Amino acid sequence: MRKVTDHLAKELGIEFIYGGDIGCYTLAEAYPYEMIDWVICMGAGIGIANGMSQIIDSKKQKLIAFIGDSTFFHSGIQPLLNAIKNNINMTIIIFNNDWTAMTGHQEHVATPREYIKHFGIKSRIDSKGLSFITFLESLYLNNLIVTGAYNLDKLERIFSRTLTNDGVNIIVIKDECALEKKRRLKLETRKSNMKYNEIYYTISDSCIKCNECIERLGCPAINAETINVKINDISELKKELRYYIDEARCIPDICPGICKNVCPNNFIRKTIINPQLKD
Ligand SMILES: Cc1ncc(C[n+]2csc(CCOP(=O)(O)OP(=O)(O)O)c2C)c(N)n1
Repeated sequence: MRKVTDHLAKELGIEFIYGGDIGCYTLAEAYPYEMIDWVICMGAGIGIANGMSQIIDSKKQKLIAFIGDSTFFHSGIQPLLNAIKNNINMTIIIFNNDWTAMTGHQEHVATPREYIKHFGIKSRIDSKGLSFITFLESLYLNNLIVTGAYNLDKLERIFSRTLTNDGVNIIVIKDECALEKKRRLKLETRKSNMKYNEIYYTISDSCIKCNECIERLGCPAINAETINVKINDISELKKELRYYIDEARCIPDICPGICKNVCPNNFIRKTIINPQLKD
């Protein structure tokens, strides 16, 4: 999205205004995204965007409001209905990760019931819940797009097409929170006694440090550190920047390795270790 908004700002002189909300996506406030202009309380992303729409120059300024699915059910529905009623020009990005991730992965009304059966809390499993997408579809919106989180080219195309559209545009980014999915799959794997391939992503020493992976992807597993490198036999040292993928943060069993596609020079490698062969 940052790539698209930077481009539209440069080519068409549009200023994008970003309404933030409370959830993991509040981190979009920080480098490298820096895409949040306010964070007040749950629901205030769409809520304040409603008010902003009354005072901005709608030709040159465009509103984008972010919200997570849990926050949406808590206090995002009302400002959305207000935006629909008044046909306000704004794009709402809903992160449908199926959980209330930031506060510790509590379930919400649209968390798939089969995900929470491991918790063993019978009353909650038996509660009916609802389908998030069916709920949104019932609003008969003119522009509702549902997409996954891992296809960057597709996301770029959707943002390019949508962010300057008039009226209420909703883009739902639908993929389960990677941390919870990893935990859930681990539990299931342990029960079934199955062994999976181990996957690692690494950055080659030939990396030219163009910064595309850090600036454009912002994946928390990709880091840069200063290391001492020997420059000749008499152990003279010089400082050098090294880019690396932190194994503890990388989630290769969930993420399809989008960093590999982001690197313009093919310096990110995927290695697969088959547990059968390892034994
Ligand atoms: C009134 C209020 N109640 C509870 C909280 C605690 N809280 C912080 S973020 C959050 C919800 C996060 O869930 P979601 O919006 O789905 O985003 P995620 O963290 O899953 O990305 C909650 C309940 C709060 N900030 N304000």
